[in-house]
Amino acid sequence: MSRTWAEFLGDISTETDEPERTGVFARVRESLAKSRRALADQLAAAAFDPGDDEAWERLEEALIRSDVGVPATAELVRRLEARSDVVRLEDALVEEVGAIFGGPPTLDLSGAPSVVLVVGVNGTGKTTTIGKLAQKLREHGRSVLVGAADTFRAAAEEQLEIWARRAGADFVGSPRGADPAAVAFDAVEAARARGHDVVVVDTAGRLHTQTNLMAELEKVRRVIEGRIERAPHETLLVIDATTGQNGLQQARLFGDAVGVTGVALTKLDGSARGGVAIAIAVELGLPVKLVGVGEGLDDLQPFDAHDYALALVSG
Ligand SMILES: Nc1nc2c(ncn2[C@@H]2O[C@H](COP(=O)(O)OP(=O)(O)O)[C@@H](O)[C@H]2O)c(=O)[nH]1
Ligand SMILES: [Mg+2]
Repeated sequence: MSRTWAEFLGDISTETDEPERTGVFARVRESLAKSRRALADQLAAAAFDPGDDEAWERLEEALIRSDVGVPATAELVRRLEARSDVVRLEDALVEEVGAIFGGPPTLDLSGAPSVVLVVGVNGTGKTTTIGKLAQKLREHGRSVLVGAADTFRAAAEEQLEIWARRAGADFVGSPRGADPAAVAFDAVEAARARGHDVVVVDTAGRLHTQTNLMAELEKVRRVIEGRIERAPHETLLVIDATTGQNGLQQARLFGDAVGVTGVALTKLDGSARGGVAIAIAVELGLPVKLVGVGEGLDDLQPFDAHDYALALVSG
């Protein structure tokens, strides 16, 4: 059973069913085909013999090739070795991957308004993810305002406004080159004045130097913290799954600077070796909350560990 938006967003009424879910899951499966092939070949090659050192080595190699990374691979192998009940390696892997992710993620929408700050490197999919998330929030009864605090990139504001309009969300823009913290301030104030439930703040992903970018994001965060209690309620880091282990480095950097609460892993529909989600969970202890599976308005899903693990390891 996949995780529904109603559960993810904490809807009181969970009557809404989402029939398109199966289709989206199929796409995740398809997209993880590369990882899956490497792993599935290994898993299906022969009955896994826990007494065979080479079988363990092949499994480790397949996991590392799927971008799971060395520490997370070691963790998975340690967990598998500790089990005496492994009949099918594939099933055990799905269970252990699920256990690594822990309980299902939710989005903290307890504020009035709730503030969701979205950060990440340029081109990872921040603006697109915000558009899709705004759409889902609207579908589930929340009024939404999006704020364009990426004042660095040309056309960033326009792109966000188009997404906002499509989703039926309110919008606070900015002149190019404006102070992003001032835009964040205006967005939060407008959301409060207009009685919106959620304000989602877009940010820049590239400046002249990394130090500048981190300083700017820290300032945006401070301004938000000062306006609403416990805000930002979520700070989502958007990571492009196709960049593999690079994503891990980005998570460290942004995590140190702005205190990330969760990851949105995008472009899983591409040639992604989506194992990086496991690396992020093991090495940084960060939950993956959302996955992007395409460029369309409906191509965003709450992360479901079991579905993900199945898609990753099963042929
Ligand atoms: N295939 C695919 N493309 C995506 C996804 N998310 C974003 N993109 C594309 O990635 C590109 C950069 O996205 P954008 O939102 O502008 O990134 P930003 O610079 O982080 O704001 C755009 O062409 C998007 O359509 C996804 O989940 N799948
Ligand atoms: Mg953008």
